[in-house]
Amino acid sequence: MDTQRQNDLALGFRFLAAALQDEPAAELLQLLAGESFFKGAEDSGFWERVQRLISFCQAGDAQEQLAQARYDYADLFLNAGPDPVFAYHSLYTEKVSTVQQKPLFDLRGRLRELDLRVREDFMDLDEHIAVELELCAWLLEQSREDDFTAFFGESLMAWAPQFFARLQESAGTDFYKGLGDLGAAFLECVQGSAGGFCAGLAAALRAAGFAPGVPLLVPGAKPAEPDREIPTHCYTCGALCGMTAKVSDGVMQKTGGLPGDPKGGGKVCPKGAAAARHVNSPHRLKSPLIRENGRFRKAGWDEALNLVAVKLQAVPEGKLAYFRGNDYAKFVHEAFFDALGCPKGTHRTMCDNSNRMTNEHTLNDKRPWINYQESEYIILFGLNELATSYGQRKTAEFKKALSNGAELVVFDPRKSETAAKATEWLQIVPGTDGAAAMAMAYVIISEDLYDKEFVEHWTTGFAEFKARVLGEEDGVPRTPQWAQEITGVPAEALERVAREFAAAKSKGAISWTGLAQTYNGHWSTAAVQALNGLCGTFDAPGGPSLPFKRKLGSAWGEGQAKPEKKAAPKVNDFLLWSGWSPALFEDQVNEGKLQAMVCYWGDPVLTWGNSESVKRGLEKLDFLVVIDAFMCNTALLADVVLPESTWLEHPDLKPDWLYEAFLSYFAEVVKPMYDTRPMWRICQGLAERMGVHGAAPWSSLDEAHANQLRGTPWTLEELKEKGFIITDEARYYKYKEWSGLNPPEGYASSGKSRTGKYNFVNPVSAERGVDALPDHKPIDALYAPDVEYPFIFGNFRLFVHEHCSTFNNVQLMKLQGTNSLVMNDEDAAELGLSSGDQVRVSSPWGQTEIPVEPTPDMRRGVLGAAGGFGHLRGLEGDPKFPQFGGVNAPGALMPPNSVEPTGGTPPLKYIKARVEKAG
Ligand SMILES: Nc1nc2c(c(=O)[nH]1)N[C@H]1C(S)=C(S)[C@@H](COP(=O)(O)OP(=O)(O)OC[C@H]3O[C@@H](n4cnc5c(=O)[nH]c(N)nc54)[C@H](O)[C@@H]3O)O[C@H]1N2
Ligand SMILES: Nc1nc2c(c(=O)[nH]1)N[C@H]1C(S)=C(S)[C@@H](COP(=O)(O)OP(=O)(O)OC[C@H]3O[C@@H](n4cnc5c(=O)[nH]c(N)nc54)[C@H](O)[C@@H]3O)O[C@H]1N2
Ligand code: SF4
Ligand SMILES: [Mo]
Repeated sequence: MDTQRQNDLALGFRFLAAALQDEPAAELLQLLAGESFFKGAEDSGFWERVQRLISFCQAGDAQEQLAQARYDYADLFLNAGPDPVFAYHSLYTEKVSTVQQKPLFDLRGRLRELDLRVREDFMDLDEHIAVELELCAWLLEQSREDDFTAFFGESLMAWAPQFFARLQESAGTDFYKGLGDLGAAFLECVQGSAGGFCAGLAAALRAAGFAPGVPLLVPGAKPAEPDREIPTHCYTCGALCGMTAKVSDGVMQKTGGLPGDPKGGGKVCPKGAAAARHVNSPHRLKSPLIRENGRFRKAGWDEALNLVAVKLQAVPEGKLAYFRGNDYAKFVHEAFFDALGCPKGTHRTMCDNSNRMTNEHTLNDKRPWINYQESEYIILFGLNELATSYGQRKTAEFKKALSNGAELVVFDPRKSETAAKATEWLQIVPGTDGAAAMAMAYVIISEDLYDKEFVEHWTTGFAEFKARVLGEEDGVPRTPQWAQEITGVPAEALERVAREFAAAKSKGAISWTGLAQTYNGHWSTAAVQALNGLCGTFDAPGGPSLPFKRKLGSAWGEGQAKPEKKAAPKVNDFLLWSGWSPALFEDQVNEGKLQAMVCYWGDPVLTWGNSESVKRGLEKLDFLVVIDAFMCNTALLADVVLPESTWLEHPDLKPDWLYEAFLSYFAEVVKPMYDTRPMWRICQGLAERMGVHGAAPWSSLDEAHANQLRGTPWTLEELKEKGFIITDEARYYKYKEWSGLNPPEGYASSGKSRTGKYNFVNPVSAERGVDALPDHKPIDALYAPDVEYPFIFGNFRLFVHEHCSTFNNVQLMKLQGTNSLVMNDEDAAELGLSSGDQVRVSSPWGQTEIPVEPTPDMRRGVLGAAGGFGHLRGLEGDPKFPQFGGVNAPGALMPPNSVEPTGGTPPLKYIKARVEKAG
């Protein structure tokens, strides 16, 4: 290659690298709009290939054109838009949609050989197109022609043509379409021997005075970091199983179980096993975004945090809501938003507050998980243990109990994964579990089968409960015959199961959201728990094990004063709980109770009920900040979007429990990627700007965690090394040691029994004038099925997904990438529907279209759909992945602003509906 061509090519590569490494710069547009560049292009005859680019830069107002190019940059490269273009090598040559695969390691190897490294302050991945383009320039400038030819041919040409073609296709402006044209033409020219285009481009660039700016590649190799296996925990779902993460040269590779950990039992589920694809998803948020003229543009952290701080300070006290979908390192953000006096909301209200208002008052905890190890008889009411299990060890023990011959009775309108393995699947009418459980209590009490010793010494309110069950209060004995009419479950089955349960040596009954997410779930949950109360199963082998966790010290050390908490208004007052239920959001905004919100790691549009209603509420806010790892549906409505590092990029320490009490450590497995920050640093940045002193006074979270462990026998070093520390061994009948159901001083659980015993009569209800006994409560006619809407719809969960959090994980999307409407096959036949037909499901409150899946595995009159789908961005929204994408059915069908009365939980599993063929 002659020197002239070498120089021309190098300049072309430098130009493309400069144009693509970050947002478009004003100088670049100026240069392209200038007379010299224009003339250069015309004179050398390559005008045609740069026409779109130059015309864009010359059109209209320069400021406006720059703004448009920047919005397009955010859409294309920062995942703000629906059709992103990925600037990373791995995405084009590897078979999986994941960044940082083999091409990254190849590139790093090559850079090391050349004694080069990528500049430390480059906030993007090493395998970025700009880096490879620049390396080509460097090799040419060093006259390493053979190296250049090899790298260009083997590496860059393997993907850059596809990259530029994508730009031409996906860009929203002629700026990026034009860069696509230019890039494609340039590569063609480099590849061929005809030098016309490259020479022309170089001449035009020289004429226009192009200067390449600070290089991305700097001298000095960066040695590879050693391979590591890091003990940590999984935060994909709330189960928090132990996990081992494998990291090579700072890149997350693989995850597996953590041997011996109490929660996972050394195993992770498919979601945990896919965690590397979470971190390395190409659809992640990478930089702060600010909304401007209805579009997003990239912002630096300073600009974004300054804006957020000013806007939050302008919100009248008590009207700024803080929602967090998750608990990760919650002591930091809780303290900060408490200091601002914010009404705080969490996923718990959306999830199972109705259930908690029973178990946390009648017992010591929201969910005393059954210790399946020795179970001989298990009854599950609307809990799909095999798909939604809180902990893989629990699942393994459950499976072991079944293979040892344990009886399993499942009440569920749907043949769930667990119902499919049951000795008996009882297809109950939704919203009627209370009647089934009361009828079983009737059999146990009237046939004198209950545990007299336990009832006498360890319970209160038995006489009242007995009177209710036998019908002494209202003349309606809760007999199996009575229940059969309501539940659709044969009286014979209820009787038999009740007797078998009472007779079994080790046993337990439990429920979850199948009950909690209906209008009467509070009382039905209480009825299920009463079966345990009657049979004295708490803390007995095979029964619900009473939780206890260690309490940790304050994260604020000596000389660090935690900011004071300002009282926040109670937004709602339900029968048994006061606080903020976001399920009533639109009303709250309309009533002026809330004016602005910070939403962290949650997606209200997908999870707060009726999506249109939630959106109306969000749009009426004065200011909305979303902090998330992905562009969720709620972020699309935000004024500012702050990109958080994923849970594998910042640490946490949690006291936990599953039979044993233990501490678990969540490691910083890899450094925060891109220009993301962990939440504690975001809070720190805001606190500094808003004068909230001491909100996050640490130099790292290690400091905070070490503070939390002060005065305990355990050190952070030991915890980091092992991943977990068992603080208290599992024991049966702990309540006998404790002389009551509540754990002793130094331990925590989520609830507390005021009497220290199991309460058949809920003491908090009794105090508040709410029916305090378990029962079946008929559902209000407004919500019950009728002639027009004869079906009951309920959402359910998939084993391979978590809420709406895993839909950018390609490994999990490949396992289940879409959803359908599950309905009984005879019901479908009556409506003339066959498998795969597109149907319209409607409720009085909305409608949606979805393919139907008729099956004998669903009770007649009941509809269901797997939840979590419906994202507008990411793999579901991206046209490059047409195979992925589903429907958020409850979001379309839910009554807006509707909750059950005790704890404000939205009835996601009880929506009346109608089905018909679409079109
Ligand atoms: N339609 C419908 N609504 C529901 C339910 C349902 O099944 N269907 N279930 C209800 C229940 S039980 C619950 S508990 C709630 C849960 O509701 P949420 O708490 O809102 O849901 P999550 O899926 O936990 O959080 C979703 C957000 O977390 C983000 N995210 C994922 N990983 C990370 C990460 O590593 N870091 C950060 N910062 N963000 C991340 C995702 O991008 C997503 O926007 O929803 C309730 N609402
Ligand atoms: N894989 C996975 N695991 C998870 C989650 C996840 O998203 N994915 N989310 C976690 C969270 S936050 C939660 S709250 C739990 C929820 O855990 P579960 O409550 O087990 O989850 P669901 O699948 O929503 O509901 C369980 C069953 O209730 C049935 N059902 C619906 N209506 C009724 C009814 O009226 N009566 C009865 N008896 N059954 C009914 C449904 O058909 C479904 O099979 O799962 C946790 N674990
Ligand atoms: S059940 Fe699966 S997703 Fe949940 S914590 Fe355990 S490994 Fe992670
Ligand atoms: Mo939940």
